[in-house]
Amino acid sequence: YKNPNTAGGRTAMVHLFEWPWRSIARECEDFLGPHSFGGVQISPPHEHRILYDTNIQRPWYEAYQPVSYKLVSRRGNRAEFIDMVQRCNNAGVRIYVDAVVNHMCGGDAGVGKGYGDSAYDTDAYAFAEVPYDISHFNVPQGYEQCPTGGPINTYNSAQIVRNCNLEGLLDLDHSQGYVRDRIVDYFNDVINIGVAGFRVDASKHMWPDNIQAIFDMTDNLNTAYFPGNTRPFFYQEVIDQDTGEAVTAAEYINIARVTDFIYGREVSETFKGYKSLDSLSSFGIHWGVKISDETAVVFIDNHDNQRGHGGGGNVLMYKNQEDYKLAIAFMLSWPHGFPRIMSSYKFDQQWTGPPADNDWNTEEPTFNADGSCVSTDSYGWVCEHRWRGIKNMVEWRNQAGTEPVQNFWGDYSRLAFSRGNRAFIAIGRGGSSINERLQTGLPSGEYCNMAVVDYDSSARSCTGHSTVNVDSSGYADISISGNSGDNLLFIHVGASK
Ligand code: AAO
Repeated sequence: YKNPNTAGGRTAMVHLFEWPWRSIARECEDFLGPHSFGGVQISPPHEHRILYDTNIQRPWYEAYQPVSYKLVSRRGNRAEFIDMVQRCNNAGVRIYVDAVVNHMCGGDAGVGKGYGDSAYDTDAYAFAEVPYDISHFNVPQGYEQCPTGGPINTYNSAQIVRNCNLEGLLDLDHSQGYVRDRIVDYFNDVINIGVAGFRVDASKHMWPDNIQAIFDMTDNLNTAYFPGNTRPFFYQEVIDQDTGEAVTAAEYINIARVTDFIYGREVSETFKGYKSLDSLSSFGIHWGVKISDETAVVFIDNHDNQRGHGGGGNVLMYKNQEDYKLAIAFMLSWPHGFPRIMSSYKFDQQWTGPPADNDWNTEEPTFNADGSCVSTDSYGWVCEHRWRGIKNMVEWRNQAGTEPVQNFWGDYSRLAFSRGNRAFIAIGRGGSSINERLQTGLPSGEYCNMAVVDYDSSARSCTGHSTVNVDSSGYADISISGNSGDNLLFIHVGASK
């Protein structure tokens, strides 16, 4: 379950948070496929509760309150979902579903209908479309099952964390075959449509044995897009900041991949200047990061911690533009874990939903002539994945392949290294300049500095004037001014003149 099932050596994914399915389909064809992105984590596709009040309006987090497993949500209907999966796979880009199966909607929902008109009654624990009834939930089974009688009020007891309600969300009992079957039906439905894998939301709040049993009952991937007998990719959302809680990431690493929240915290703190950049030469499993290369999904920020949910708040994000770009570039350069790039929309309040018209129809992203997304200072899609320094580092990572880190050079605010003889990167933080003759590891040639220009493969030329000349012994003059965003330089063997 640890293989991301990407096509043709692609090595990174992007989370297109809250993007509608039709926009993702188009993005796969126009941008992600041509720029060699491996996959997209989509926001939850199942039917959810509709949340609205005049204060929070239509918050993004209604998506995390399932009402049924029908494929209808604010982001699109079943036909649009199928179309997206087909078009993305045809563009060489995989779809990973954000699966919310720990719980159904909040107990505060009462009686109502979800986005696809399915009825629920949370007082009766009734979800008509699935169907679930009161016998399928943990809390109604009494204090022996959930010792608090309702909420998760401590992270010091595994039983409370896993059998009580997270944020008031009605907690399913996954020890029951019936509950497992409904979840497996949902997983197999989207597997048969052609998805490549799943982010499993709130895995920390599910018992590892139950998760394993559910994964083991899933179908192999659709052979229209994948080789026979290919297992789905699973990555489990487990927040473990090494604070001594009862539930740890270590309990999940033998099942499938696990999200590593220490990675983003450590890289963010380093690029904020709390630690020296050259200390990153030993970055990885021995550095404080707990989850190994082949088991980790790594990221700098996610949709929770960039807005202070999920115990977040200290990580870099798009609002810290330059330091953030460098942190992402470092993540993509370093051979550890399967990286996820966050692609955000602008927000003022932590609950603010995606850009939308007056009827809450999500607006499609639109693009400037330079490929960036159209936005104002406070509103619109950010599209970090389209920033040149980020999009071209995705290709850099693919080109670096499995080559090791070599030729490491650095000091407090600067670093440079190569990945074998295939790719080279230099970073200067906080206005630091670099003017050094450094070993790049690369064959001699004139390479495009992909932090600043793009590569035109048909003309074998750079789209601007920034190039790096590597001599016959691998050395080159590396220069970064440190002024106005000139803080990154990277070259690879796929982009030379
Ligand atoms: C909303 C409302 C609620 C309402 C509910 C029902 O906000 O007031 O009761 O609806 O109507 C998202 C939103 C929630 C939202 C929910 C449903 O974030 O606000 O609730 O949708 O609409 C824990 C979980 C983790 C979870 C995270 C948010 O372990 O799985 O909380 N993330 C996922 C999704 C998230 C989603 C859900 C799960 C639910 O990514 O978007 O919620 O589907 C500690 C623990 C963590 C824990 C945090 C937060 O963290 O370790 O496990 O995350 O607390 O409570 C330091 C530590 C750090 C610690 C932190 C806080 O930083 O290092 O480890 O302190 O103590």
